[in-house]
Amino acid sequence: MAPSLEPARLYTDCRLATMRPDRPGLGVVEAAALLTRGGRIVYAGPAADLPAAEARDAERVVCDGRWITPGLIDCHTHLVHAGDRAHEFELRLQGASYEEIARAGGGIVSTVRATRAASEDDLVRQTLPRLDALIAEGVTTVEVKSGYGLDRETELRQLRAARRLGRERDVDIVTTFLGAHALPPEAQGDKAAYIARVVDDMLPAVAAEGLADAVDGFCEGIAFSSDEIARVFEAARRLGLPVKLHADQLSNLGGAALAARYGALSADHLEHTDEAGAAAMAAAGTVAVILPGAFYFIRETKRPPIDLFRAAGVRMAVATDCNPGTSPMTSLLLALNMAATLFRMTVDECLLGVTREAARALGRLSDVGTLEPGKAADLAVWTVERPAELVYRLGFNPLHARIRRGR
Ligand code: DI6
Ligand code: FE
Repeated sequence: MAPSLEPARLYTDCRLATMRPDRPGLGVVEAAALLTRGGRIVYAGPAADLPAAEARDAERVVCDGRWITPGLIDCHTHLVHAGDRAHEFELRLQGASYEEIARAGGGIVSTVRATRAASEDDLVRQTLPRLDALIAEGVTTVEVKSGYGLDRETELRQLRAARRLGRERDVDIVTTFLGAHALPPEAQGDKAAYIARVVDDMLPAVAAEGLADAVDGFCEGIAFSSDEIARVFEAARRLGLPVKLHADQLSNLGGAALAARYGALSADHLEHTDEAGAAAMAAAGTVAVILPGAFYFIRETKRPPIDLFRAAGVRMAVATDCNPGTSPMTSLLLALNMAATLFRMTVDECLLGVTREAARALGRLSDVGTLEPGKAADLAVWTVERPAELVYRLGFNPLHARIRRGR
């Protein structure tokens, strides 16, 4: 056999949480070996069954019993934005609510002002430290939304900045157009006219530059109605772009069911989702993206109906929702602990939620999210005795190594 020019690596003395869907729980393999070549996984399974001939030329990496998981996936972030909202945080400490601040012209709109004033370089420079914090925890895929421009130029600039992150760092960036995030001040309350701009002006420009992998909206009393979101989803469908939705976060406007009706990849937040919404999501295969950071930060008390999702068979992902207003969080590991502690999600649900199910929520399950032959060699190697430690600790990072595309 001629030696392959593509670099191969063999990880030995390791334990795997493969996250394979055809195995129970985390798809654990003890006494495992994992072989990568040319940036893809060639073998992930019992060391005893390793096809020795395929591994002959591989560089060997002895893992001393460490655990390997797929590289983590943060499937819901608003990472690209300018400025911060620490002052509003102080106001909230004095008793103001998130909705009061939003209605008084603060909230999302204050980040819109800062983002409009920022150049693409500024946006990249301000975002890289947040991205680096995620990367330091073994994250290899990050979804990034627009939605702080609310005009064509700034929305495009945010998405270009997001794409650039993927060139400045060794990470996969998946972008989402969130023009229907909030009503900009210049719209003077005319939601219909603004939605028409999103549909007829912004979205076609975004699609023409190939800047969005999906389209999102905020279906909420302080944002857009389900009819308004439906218009955005119709436009996305015409352009062949998948959709997802900020649904039922502060109230139940039927967002989960709306998302399901459009075959959404995911519906996100879902604190107020009811049984009918959960059933619709299950039937559509729409993933529930659970965002405990926002719940925690705005001191929400209504928990997402995890039991309903379990009973209906809805898949659950977990993400940071990193944003300056409701979840200024750049730790996916902390999100895991919050999902378990606040929502009683199990360790397996949490860890599947930042790997396999997060990949599914991004429409990337055929490429990432599990340790299976043919998938990208995006790996995280952890110095832990058992996978539960990744969920159990607060503010401790046991990452030993992060491998992206085999390197
Ligand atoms: N829901 C949220 O939690 C964030 N956006 C959204 O649609 C909040 C964004 C912000 O306050 O800046
Ligand atoms: Fe969000």
